[in-house]
Amino acid sequence: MPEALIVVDVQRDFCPGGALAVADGDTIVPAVNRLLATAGRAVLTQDWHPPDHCSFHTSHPGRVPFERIVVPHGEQVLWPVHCVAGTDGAAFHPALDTDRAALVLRKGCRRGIDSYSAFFENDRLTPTGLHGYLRDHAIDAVAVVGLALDWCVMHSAVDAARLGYHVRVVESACRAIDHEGSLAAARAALRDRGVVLER
Ligand code: VGL
Ligand code: ZN
Repeated sequence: MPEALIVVDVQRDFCPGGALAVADGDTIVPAVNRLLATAGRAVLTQDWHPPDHCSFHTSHPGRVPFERIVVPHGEQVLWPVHCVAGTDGAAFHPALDTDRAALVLRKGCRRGIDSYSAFFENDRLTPTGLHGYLRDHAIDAVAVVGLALDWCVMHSAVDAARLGYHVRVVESACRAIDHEGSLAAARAALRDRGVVLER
């Protein structure tokens, strides 16, 4: 069962001191690097937004971070400005062993729609191209790690399972935002989809 490692959004803005810091987000880097060292094929994703992205609270006057709004394809959480394309905050954590990756996939690049999942934009329909890439390399299993467990890792793993991959999430190489019960909900969604949760 050829497996790919998908490393989700291990970027400065999701680490302590960053714009959308995940508690202890930086502490996963050694564990991620160990997985990268033995992975057959590794893909890194990078959250990569234009400065006026629709997911930023600043793009909606009067709104505050973590408020939810309704958009044509569903609900959108409004985030602090983060991972603006080309900025230091959007860069990978400096200790991440990016040399090991075969592919760097940027997501959330279009102003009008967010992309939590590495496979689909948030309309759940528009592909990022990752499924095609993995299919071309005869990959049928994925291990998903990174930031944040309860957002982009969860959505990526759920979509991978939906697409028919065997999916495991290595929790020791993830950290969560854990806003209003989101971590417990994410674990339930992952188990529901048959994703294997590993320590
Ligand atoms: C993420 C919120 C907004 C993530 C990205 O990588 O989990 N979360 N953009
Ligand atoms: Zn984002």
